[in-house]
Amino acid sequence: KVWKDGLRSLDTGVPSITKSIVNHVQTSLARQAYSLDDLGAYQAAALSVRDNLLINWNDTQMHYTRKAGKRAYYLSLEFLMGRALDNALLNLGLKDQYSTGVEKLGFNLEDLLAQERDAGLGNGGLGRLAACYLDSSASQDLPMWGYGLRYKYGIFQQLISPDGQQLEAPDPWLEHSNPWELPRLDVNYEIRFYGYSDRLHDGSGRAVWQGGQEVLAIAYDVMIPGCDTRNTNNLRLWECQPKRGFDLNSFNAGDYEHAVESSNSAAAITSVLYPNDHTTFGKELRLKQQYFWTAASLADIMRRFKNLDKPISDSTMHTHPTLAIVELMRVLVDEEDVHWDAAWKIVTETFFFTNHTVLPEALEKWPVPLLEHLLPRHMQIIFDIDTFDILVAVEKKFPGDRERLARMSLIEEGVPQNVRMAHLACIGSRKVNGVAELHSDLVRTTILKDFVDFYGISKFGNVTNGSKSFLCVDRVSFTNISVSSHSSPMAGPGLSQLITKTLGIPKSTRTSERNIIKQSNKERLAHYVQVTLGLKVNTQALFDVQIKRLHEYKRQTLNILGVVHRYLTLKAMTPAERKKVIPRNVFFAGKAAPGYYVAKLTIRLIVNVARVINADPDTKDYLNLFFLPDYSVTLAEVLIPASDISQHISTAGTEASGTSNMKFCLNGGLLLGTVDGANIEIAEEVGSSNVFFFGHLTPAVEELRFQHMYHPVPVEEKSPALAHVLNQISSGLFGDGGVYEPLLNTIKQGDYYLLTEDFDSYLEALSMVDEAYSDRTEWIKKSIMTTAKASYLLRTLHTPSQNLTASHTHTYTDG
Ligand code: DL6
Repeated sequence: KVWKDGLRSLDTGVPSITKSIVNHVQTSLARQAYSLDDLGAYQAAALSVRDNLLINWNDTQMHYTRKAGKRAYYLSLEFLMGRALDNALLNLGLKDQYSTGVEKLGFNLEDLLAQERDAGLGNGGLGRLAACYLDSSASQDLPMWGYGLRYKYGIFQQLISPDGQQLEAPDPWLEHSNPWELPRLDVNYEIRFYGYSDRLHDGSGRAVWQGGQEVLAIAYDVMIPGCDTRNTNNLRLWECQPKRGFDLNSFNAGDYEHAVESSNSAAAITSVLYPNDHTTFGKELRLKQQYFWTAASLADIMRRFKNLDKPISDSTMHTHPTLAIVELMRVLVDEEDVHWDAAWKIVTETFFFTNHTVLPEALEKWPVPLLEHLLPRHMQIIFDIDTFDILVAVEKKFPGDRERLARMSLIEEGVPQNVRMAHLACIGSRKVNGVAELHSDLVRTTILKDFVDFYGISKFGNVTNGSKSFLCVDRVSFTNISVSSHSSPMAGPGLSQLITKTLGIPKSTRTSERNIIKQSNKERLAHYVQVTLGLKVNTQALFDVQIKRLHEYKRQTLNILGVVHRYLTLKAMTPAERKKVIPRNVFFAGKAAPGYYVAKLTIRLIVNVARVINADPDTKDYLNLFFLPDYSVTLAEVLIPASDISQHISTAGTEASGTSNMKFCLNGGLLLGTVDGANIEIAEEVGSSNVFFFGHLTPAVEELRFQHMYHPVPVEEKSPALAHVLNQISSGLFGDGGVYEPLLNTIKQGDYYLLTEDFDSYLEALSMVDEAYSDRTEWIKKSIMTTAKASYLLRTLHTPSQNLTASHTHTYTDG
């Protein structure tokens, strides 16, 4: 931390802050202070905060350049950053000053914060994790940069039609300009597509790649401030622009459309984030995005390396940037004249591969003809790696084992042939890890088993998301309610402040303060629901939350069928019986991929069930259901702190880790979940008596699927309760039952995600939650233990900084 001595800093007194804001209003925005609206005031405040960040950012970068030490780069196609202003203010410790400053100018800070558009450059957990790693490494004084794409349109805006259908609208998040980004027009690289590649046949393995289309990658930098440190890292996002504005010849010949074609096709590359999580291959534009981004990032890293003249960097990544392995080979062999074997050694010591899923539909494969057409030189390199760096070595180790060769090859036979990107990522990386113990085990024993046999187990580790070895604490974890907030109906301190002061206060005070905080967080969510859906929420009820991408494996369907079961049970009760029931509010939020029909039907079912049960006079005091549209990081900041129980109920073995599970725990929300992903390690940490587990375990899943496929048993026999629920839906209790048949058929036929198998034990777990919640003192104890034990992990944040050294030491991957 020596470098921080002697750092310059701006005067952060309130008068200087107001002066700086007014200055930005007049100069940067060219507006008059007296006619300023909230949006303008937000922009000016953001620019003023940015001035502080810039000083830290410049000094940080200069320090790392001088020190010329090793750096880490996090390559991700997704960075789900959310809003920046509040985060920057908290990390700089300037929130109070800015709150007072803007108040003096006649504004309210909470209202200004609400003006900011989320940077929604990601789909879900994977993108949010990338954002957390950036925040976390900045806070731990680690020299890590992120590299991603500057999508013009982020994750789509979700609208829900009156009959429950998801509609999508674009997310033009840059519409009002983005005060947080710094265009670096001078940092640009030429990136080639298509063309032809001629091997030199001189024994060097080199080739010359030319022709085709060239585009420009332009850098935009986003500053990433650490918390309680001046260390400020960088997220570099690439925008694609045409190399030449437009084709003058076509223009002069009167063909305007053709003249602008190249400009349009270049702009398309960074125009939109693909909204499918877990699948997107076969699409040429997506492959273009992947190459454009990896090539630009590597060119940038190489340039920095050459300037530093010192050992360089490690990159860590999912399969999306696997082309970086091939691109680094190309640059070293073709452009830097490095011998193939030496180049391969450098490459395989540079990359670290984090696998984020074992779902077969998500394991990237690219058709050989597409790769050959778009990146001819890269396809040659892939064939060469396959032959010389895999097949020959495998044959040597396992002579004559043809099947093994076929399984391990980079090329999957078929029409067309495909390139298996996970294999390439594995063999081209120094280490491979999954994101929770169970998931890493599955990586080792299923998708990469042959590679474990080949390399030995030591290459394959585990780095559980958000815990122990490299902490990723999400600011979502601790959302404060500002005392001066207009938009919040309640005022009170946040949980983080309570924890900070907790050690000094008596136990009874702690408990009651915790209750006040949880209650005020519930009130805030209730206010949000009132404003967005126009519905009243009983804040004395238990708050049950499931928020994540809509996907069959995450089983929102199981949850909504459980809600219907509860409703039917309530309906069958006498009023006196109902009075004994714990009132429950069930909240859902999440987006479905636009083309994912079954997931969209689940949303439709939730919305229509909500309409019926919220209006039923018999039950509405005991059960209410809400689907909150357009889930985002900002909405998560409202939902997570308000939950009593949250659901993480994927079929065992399908959710690699999950990340919201840990955030709920830090906020004193208990988990209801399957024995899957990080749920398992969380339970080890917070105590299994504080987690409500249910369902079959991973080893049983395959066999059960087999039975459902080949020896199906009717739902009535497996679970009469579920059969009753399905019948009620089909018979039109929640509107035209026929609409839901395709969704219900996924359960009745094949039941790949095993809802029939887990439904009864799910109901039992829900009853246990009710029972536990009825003893409020015990529940609060559980809640406090959960926060305390989960927060134990926070200590990692304040361990001495683990600077990366010039040697290949990786404290963070090896724990
Ligand atoms: O590792 C972050 C996150 C995990 O928490 C989720 O369990 C996992 O589903 C998600 N994986 C992906 C894979 N995407 N693709 N392609 O999003 O990663």
